[in-house]
Amino acid sequence: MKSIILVLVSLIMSFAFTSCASSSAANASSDEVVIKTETIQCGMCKDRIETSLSEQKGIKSVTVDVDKKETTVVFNPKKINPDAIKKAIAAVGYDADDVEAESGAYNDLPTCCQKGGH
Ligand SMILES: [Cu+2]
Repeated sequence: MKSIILVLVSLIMSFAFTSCASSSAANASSDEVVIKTETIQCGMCKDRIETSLSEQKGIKSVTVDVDKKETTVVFNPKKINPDAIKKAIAAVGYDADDVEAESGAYNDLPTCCQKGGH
């Protein structure tokens, strides 16, 4: 009887430990940032940002909202930070918060994807 109780107690303890450990690990490895990307124009801009950012190390998901002109990025803070994410967006040719688009990349965009183009 004593051994059964011991087994039960150790089982409960191990469950409590694993669920606690996994939830704190999830919190530590995932962060979210919303970046203003005012210069995006259309679905092509959305695809361009989502595709190139998804290739960056540490980025888990990228969602561009064309109507709100915002880019939501879920990332691993141990591998990348919001500043690097903004630079990555700027490198594709779009303004990201206070980081201005790289002019070379911006000039390479189709006319319809440049500011004021439709
Ligand atoms: Cu576009």
